[in-house]
Amino acid sequence: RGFDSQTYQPIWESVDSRPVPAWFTHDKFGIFIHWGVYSVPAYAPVIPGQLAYAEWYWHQMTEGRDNPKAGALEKGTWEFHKKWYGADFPYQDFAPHFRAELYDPDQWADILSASGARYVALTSKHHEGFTLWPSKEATATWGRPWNAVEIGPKRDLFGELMDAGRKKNLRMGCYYSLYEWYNPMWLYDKQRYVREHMFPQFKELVTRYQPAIIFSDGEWEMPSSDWHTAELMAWLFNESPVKDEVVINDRWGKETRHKHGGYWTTEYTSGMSGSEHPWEENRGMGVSYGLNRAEKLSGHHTGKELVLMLSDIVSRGGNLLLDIGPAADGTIPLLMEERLREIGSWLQINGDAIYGTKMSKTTRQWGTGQVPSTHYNDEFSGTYDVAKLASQPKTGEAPLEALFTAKDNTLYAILPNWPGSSFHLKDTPGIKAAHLLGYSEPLKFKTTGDGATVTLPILPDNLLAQSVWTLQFTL
Ligand code: FUL
Repeated sequence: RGFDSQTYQPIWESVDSRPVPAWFTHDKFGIFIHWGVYSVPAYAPVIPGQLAYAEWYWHQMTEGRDNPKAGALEKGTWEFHKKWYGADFPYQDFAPHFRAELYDPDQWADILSASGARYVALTSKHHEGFTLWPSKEATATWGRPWNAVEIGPKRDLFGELMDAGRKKNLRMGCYYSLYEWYNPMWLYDKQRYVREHMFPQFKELVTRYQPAIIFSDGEWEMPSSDWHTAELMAWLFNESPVKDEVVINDRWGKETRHKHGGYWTTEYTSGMSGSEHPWEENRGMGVSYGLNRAEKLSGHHTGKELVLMLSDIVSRGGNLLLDIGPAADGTIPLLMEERLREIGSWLQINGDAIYGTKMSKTTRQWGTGQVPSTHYNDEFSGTYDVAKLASQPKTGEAPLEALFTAKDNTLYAILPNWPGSSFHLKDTPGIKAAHLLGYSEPLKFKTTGDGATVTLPILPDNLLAQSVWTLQFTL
């Protein structure tokens, strides 16, 4: 490889030929963090059955302002803003109230690592344009202090988490929005914005912090030829300090999702099924990424649901990037911390069924009855009723007995309900051994014509607190 700097040409055909680094499909589970000026109002109206992204506050209040045609989300945000901050209060004035006074990056890193996640993507900059690191371009193009070192926290929030996370052996990376709703340069000259703002800012972010993962976003405003992102990616893969390990997503222009870049992204869906290409579902525990103070406890997934969500996605070959929204004061909401720790304790015992596994040929086993059709849909096609996966079925409905993941000669059956004294594995004749993860004795089993029946022990103390269990079959 004597011509390293020419390895990738600035066209998708060439850039796409770079394989997604193997660590990504191995690690399976990452934490997404949305934190910015929007964490100050931290609000979106809660509307049943609807996503409500609180990190869109600025956009929503702007669209809802004196606009009878606006939707409920926009109207509700504007009404809230008017009532509590005043119609004359500009969004930018939230920045001095973003103080992060209780921010302890080492404590965050503890929590992140306790979740069992192996990688992290923190918002370096969302659509509001405010950067969590001292980007001089942010302040220059906005004509006002617009980064966390110059206003608000007066700290390099981004860099501090990168360091703290790396000390805990997490792969640290960023979310980066290509576009900024109201950046003056963006509004009057998009090509100039790309060349004079976005390019240098992106390169500085990469060079300075060396992210292991780049979750790009805000790409839908222009085709990738206008973003010049194939060119930017050729730089990333040929010349940047992260060229060997960096993982990128597929949001680089309005035509690129599920076509170009690195792994495919899905957002608030059940993800994909049968895709050989690496993919990742990203979502929060409720229906927002940024903290929404109006969300109710009941609007959050339970620990059991999140464990099953991760397992279900992994069984279909995907990764989960689970989002948390810290508060403006720098604290991680206790509910989110608790959920992360719950997933982490489960992974402590059951991690072999997740990390380093592959999509198994069969992803699910159902009991007798009618198999519900709403359990997963392909990308962009609507609901993902993970609560249903976790619950006992209604009469006449088939219960979900197991989700499968696989590794070499091992099959893992992840059980959403404790089957009682035995479990029957279908469609897998000739197994050699059976184990329950977290239980040292091998399990007794009888092979049957179509599979095997395993005798289960009384649940031991260390597994009683779990609500999802894993059987490991040696093939
Ligand atoms: C979306 C953004 O608009 C959301 O605010 C969020 O960042 C999500 C991950 O990507 O497209």
